Amino acid sequence: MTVRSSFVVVANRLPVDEVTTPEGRQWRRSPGGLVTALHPVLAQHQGTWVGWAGGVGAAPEPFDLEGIRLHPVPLSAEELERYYEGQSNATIWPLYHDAVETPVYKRRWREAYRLVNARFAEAAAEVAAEGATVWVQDYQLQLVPAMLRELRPDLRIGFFLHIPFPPIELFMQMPLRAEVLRGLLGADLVGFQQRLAAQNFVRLARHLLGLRYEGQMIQVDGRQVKAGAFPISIDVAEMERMALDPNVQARAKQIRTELGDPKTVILGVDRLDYTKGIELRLKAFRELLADGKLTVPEAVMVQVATPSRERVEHYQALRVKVEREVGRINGEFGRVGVPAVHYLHQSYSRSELAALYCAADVMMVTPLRDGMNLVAKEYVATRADSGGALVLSEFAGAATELRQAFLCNPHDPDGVKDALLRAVHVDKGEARRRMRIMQRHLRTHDVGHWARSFLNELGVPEAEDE
Ligand code: ADQ
Repeated sequence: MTVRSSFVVVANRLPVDEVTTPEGRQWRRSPGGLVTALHPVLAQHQGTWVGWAGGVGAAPEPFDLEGIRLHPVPLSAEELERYYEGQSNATIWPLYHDAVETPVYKRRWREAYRLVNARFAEAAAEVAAEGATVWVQDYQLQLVPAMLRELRPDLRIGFFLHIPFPPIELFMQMPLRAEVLRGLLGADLVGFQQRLAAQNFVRLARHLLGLRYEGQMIQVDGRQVKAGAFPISIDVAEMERMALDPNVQARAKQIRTELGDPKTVILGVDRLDYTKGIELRLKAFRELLADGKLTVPEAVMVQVATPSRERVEHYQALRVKVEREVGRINGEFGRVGVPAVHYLHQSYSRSELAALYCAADVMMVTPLRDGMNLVAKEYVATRADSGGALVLSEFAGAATELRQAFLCNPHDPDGVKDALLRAVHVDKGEARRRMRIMQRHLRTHDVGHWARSFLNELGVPEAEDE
């Protein structure tokens, strides 16, 4: 019998990983801000999370884990390729990120996207109790709000987009444009990372569908749809705790020793994605070495690039470019046993990441466009000693809040070099002052605050914190 919930989250991925233990295969809650933020609300309302469990073919039966009901949605290998890798990650992802790579449009990808979105909507309709609240997440599921409203007009529906929402001129390229816009307008509340994105959305509704709006309220078929900005954040307390953990501290020291005790450790941590500006960051470092403004081994760079979307062509090409640039820098400026760039194409545990953050004098976050960028916030939260400096792209959502970072325009190589040099040479007092202001902001604007503000606006009663 299907369990019905008064609060349902719908996301492409379920917040669990299947792991092999001595007792056999088991599900484990995956780390991540979204689960942490939503867990209290889900637990209080005996909530259900609808999503793909990873793996192709038949989906596992619904199951419970730590007070949450998990409802897997199946994907075939072909759907994974067309709906997820194709329409989501080779069409929508680049288009919504200022088309920094050329979006690819394919009819069969759009068809798969429609089909899979309908499947998610049906699953949500099945598990939602009468009058329930359903919160749909992100760009893979933009058709779900309208499909779900069609099936279940009694529901209260929220949607949150984790990535940027493009200006009208770009959005208009997309063959599926009207359907996507109508899909989103099926929600009662559509949340974005940035105020500008919410403005793009309401203007688009008028431009494309001739809808009227006042402020951020759009009139659709006699209903009101509200758009708004809800900048996402991280579990600040957990990050601060981790940074103070003696094991993490010891590991941070060890990392510096292993790097040869340089004066300046410059760090980058990203998914290996062309939106993150990894190449331009490497180039800025190379040029500073060539200009003699930085020298090895006094300054070294560590670039962690998490493997990501490896079957999508854009990503394969990026990996080649990044690895070529790393090779070039090390070839020109490294010595035996002393590379200029330490490049790690690997995934790390949360505590190893925290140790890397603690070990870094300068953190470089230089995306060409980013919805928010949690790495920037994680770095700030780990600097318990209030030292360290953050170089941050103006094109990351986080730049709206982290104003005391060394802000730069990633399209301007001299600007990036200048920001990096200023961060390297900032005096300790100034660095501390900047960090403290940003930390204060984050403490009151953590991921729990994000979830509560969205759900309050949607009209969901507040959940107690865990
Ligand atoms: P992402 O594009 O994935 O997120 P980001 O916000 O930086 O980008 O989040 C990445 C997360 O992965 C961070 O929590 C980071 O710690 C973790 N991570 C990175 N490298 C790792 C590694 N090698 N090993 C383990 N963990 C690693 C999308 C949008 C962003 C938006 C978020 C949340 O693109 O703009 O901030 O969603 O809404």
